[in-house]
Amino acid sequence: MSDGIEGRPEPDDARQQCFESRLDRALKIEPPDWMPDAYRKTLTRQISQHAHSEIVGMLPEGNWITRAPSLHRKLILLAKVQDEAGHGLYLYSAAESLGTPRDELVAALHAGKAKYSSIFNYPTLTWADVGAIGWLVDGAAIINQIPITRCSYGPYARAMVRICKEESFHQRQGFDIMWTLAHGTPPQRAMAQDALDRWWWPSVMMFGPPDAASVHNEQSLRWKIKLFTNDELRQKFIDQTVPQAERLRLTIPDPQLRWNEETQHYEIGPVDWDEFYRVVGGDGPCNRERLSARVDAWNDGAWVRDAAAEHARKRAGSEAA
Ligand code: BYC
Repeated sequence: MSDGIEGRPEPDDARQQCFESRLDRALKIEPPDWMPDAYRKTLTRQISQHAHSEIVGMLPEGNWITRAPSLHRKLILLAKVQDEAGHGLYLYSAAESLGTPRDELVAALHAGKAKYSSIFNYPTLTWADVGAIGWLVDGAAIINQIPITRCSYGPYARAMVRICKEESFHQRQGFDIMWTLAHGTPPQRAMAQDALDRWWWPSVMMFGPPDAASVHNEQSLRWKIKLFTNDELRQKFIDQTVPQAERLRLTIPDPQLRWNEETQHYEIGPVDWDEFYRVVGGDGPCNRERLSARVDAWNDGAWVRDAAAEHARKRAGSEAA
């Protein structure tokens, strides 16, 4: 409402100005601060999708816990998968700080309304896939997530600091598996190459649609939710990963891949964006399996949530008495 004094900002304008000035000065927006509804909505969407990705991301690798090739590898994989669960929990908490309860966020996932990363709709057919996920998928996740430690929303930025530290360990363990296989017997080498062949393009797609087709890039950059565009991060991933594949003496499955001396970047062949949209739209190789595994896990865990809620209720009652 205007107070009628010319030139004096209305309260909403003043709050908007304060919000924008915080962004300009690289100050964090915290949960009690005023924020535009659209900023809250975009953050809730991105953080909850990120949380869902961490939780769904446990499934492809969890598939190999009982079949890891040694006790040592099994311990490492168990720790990694548990880390992903922890990441999901930090991120659900960060999303809840924007006002939407966790049950609602999870219900949207289970109803197929909320997205999660396309990458987790591909199957893990061999042990080498565990290596490829750590090396490529966690490698891509780090490149995407390190800038988020500097994003404008405080709880998201802080959650990402610890997550990135853990992702670095994940990336190294994946590279270590690939290194061992690549230096192993001919069938082990072939297994590593096959995993790279299947995970390369889905990893390139993880960064989202090309900038020209990205719906949210521009606004999210303005709000400092994203600090780089999808294509910028994708290029960083390619430039970082191609030399690593060379170290492994594995071949990136892209005959058009080439180093551009002028730009000092690698160039890749065309990405199959039809495949990306198909997978994001629910029709990837494992979409149905992943969603039904999550719904079953949620239903199976109902007694734990009920018991915890009952305990909290009784405790609150005894404290009030
Ligand atoms: N999969 O306008 P755009 C991990 C959707 S790592 C599915 O560019 P935005 C992990 C997008 O949501 C993986 N959907 O969107 C690693 C939007 O649809 P809606 C998770 C995708 O948000 C190892 C539409 O396409 N990481 O968790 O500005 C082990 C248009 O896209 C994808 C994060 O979530 C995709 N790949 O940019 C375990 C990081 N890409 O919502 C776990 C945080 C795009 O309008 N998120 N879409 O219906 C981000 O950085 C950004 O959300 C994205 C997309 C770069 C992913």
